[in-house]
Amino acid sequence: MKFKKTHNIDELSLDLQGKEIVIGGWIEDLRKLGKLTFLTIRDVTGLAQVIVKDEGLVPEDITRQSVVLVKGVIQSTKARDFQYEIKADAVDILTKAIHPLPIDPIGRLESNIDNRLNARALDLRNQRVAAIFKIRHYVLQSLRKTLTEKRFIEITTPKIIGSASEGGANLFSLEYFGKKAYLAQSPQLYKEQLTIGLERVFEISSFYRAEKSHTGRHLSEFTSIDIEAAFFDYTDVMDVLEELVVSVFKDVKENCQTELKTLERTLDIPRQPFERVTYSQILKELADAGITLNFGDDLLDSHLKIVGEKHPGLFFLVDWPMSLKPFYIHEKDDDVKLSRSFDLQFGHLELSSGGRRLHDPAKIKARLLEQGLNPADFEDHLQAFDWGMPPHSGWGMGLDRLMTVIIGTDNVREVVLYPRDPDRLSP
Ligand code: AMO
Repeated sequence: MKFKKTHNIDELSLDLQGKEIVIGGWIEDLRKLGKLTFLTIRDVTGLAQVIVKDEGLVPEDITRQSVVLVKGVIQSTKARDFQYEIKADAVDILTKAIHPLPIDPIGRLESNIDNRLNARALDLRNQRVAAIFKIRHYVLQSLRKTLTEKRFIEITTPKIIGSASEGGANLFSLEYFGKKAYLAQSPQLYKEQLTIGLERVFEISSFYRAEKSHTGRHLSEFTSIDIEAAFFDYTDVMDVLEELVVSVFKDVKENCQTELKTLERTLDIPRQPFERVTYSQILKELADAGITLNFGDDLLDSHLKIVGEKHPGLFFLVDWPMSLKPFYIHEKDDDVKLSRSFDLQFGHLELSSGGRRLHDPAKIKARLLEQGLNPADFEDHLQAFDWGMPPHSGWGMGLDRLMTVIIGTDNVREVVLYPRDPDRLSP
C-alpha cells in the first residue's frame, strides 16, 4: 500500500473541501467520458464518487470490484447523487478483481440463492445482503444488552459432548479419540446445571441438528439464544422473551434506519401483551377447519399453516400435553397431563420453545424411562440435581428464524452467512 487510508467514506463531506484525504474500497462502477474517468468507490460505510483527470492514473484494463486506495482532494460536484466528489491525485490498485465474476455483486442482475451462497463473500457487496448482516449484528447487540440488564450472565457451553442433550434423535456423531461423541443439539443440560452457581444464564451459540429437512426454517447448524433462570416459573421466562423480542424490534428500528431503507422494510413494533392461545383451543380451531386431532397429537406443518392464518403475528402457544414435551419439562399442578411449557409462534413459524423444568431427579429419571431414554446416559447431568438444584425455567429461540421475521423473508439461508443443510457443506 503506497499510502494509508485516512477516512471512512461516511466521514467525508463538503466541510472537508480542499483537504487531501485517502479512502480505500472497491470499484463499484467506472465510466469513461473522453479523457475523464469516473469511479464510484464503496467501503462498508458508503459510496463516493471519484473523478480521475489524469489518464495515466488508472490502467485501461481495471475492473469493477477491484480494491483501490484513492488519494485525492474533496471538491464540490454537479452529480445528482453525490454531495461532493474526490479529485484523484493517485490511485493505488491493491487487488484486481478477475472477470467474469460468478454473480453480479451489486445485484442488478438477480442470481438464485444457490449461486449467491456459493459466492457469499462477493454476495455481501450487494448492499441489500450487507444490510441483513449489519442488522443481525445489531440484533445480537440488543439481545446481549437486554439480557445483561436483566442480570443474566453470558455462558459458553461445550459443543462436543458425550451424550445427547435433547434425547436421541437428530444427533450428529463423531469419533473423539476412540470414543463416540456428539455435536450439541442445545445447551439444555448445561444451562440448567449452571443455575446452581450463576442463577440466570444465557448463551448465544451454534448448535447442531441432523435433520434431513429441506425447508426455509431448518438448518443443520443454527444459532440459538438460550436462557435459564433459577426461581423463575415458565410465565416469568415468557415475560423475559416477550420483552426481549420487543426490544430487539425497537433497537433495530432505531439503529438500523439505513439498512431498513435499503431493504425497503418498515418494521412494526409488536403489540403487547402477546396473545396466549392454548393447545386445546388450537385443536378446536382446527376442528372448525375440518381437521380432527386428538389430545396428544402433534401439530404438523399443515396444521400450523391453518393456525398461522388465524394468528398471523407473535403469540404464545401454551398448555401443551406432557406427552409432546421433552423429559425435562415440568407438569402443571392442577392437570398433570398438561405441561408448564410454551412455544412462541410467529404465525405458523415456531420461534422459540421453553418451560419450567423438573428439578426433582426422581421425576426426571421416571420421565427419561417413559421416553425410552436411559438415565445412565444422563448420569453427569443428574448428579447435579443432588447438589442443590433450584427450581428453574428457560427457553431457546432460533436467532436465524427471528432474523427471518425481522427481515421479512421465508428462507433462513438469507440471514445466515454460510448455511449448513443436508445439501450444503461448503463454502
Ligand atoms: P427446540 O428444539 O424447540 O427447543 O429449539 C428451540 C428453537 O431453536 C430453533 N431451532 C432451529 N432453527 C433452525 N434450524 C433448526 N434445525 C432448528 N432447530 C431448532 C427454533 C426452535 O424454536 N432446549 C430446548 C429449548 C428450551 O426449552 O430451553 C430446545 O432446544 O427456533
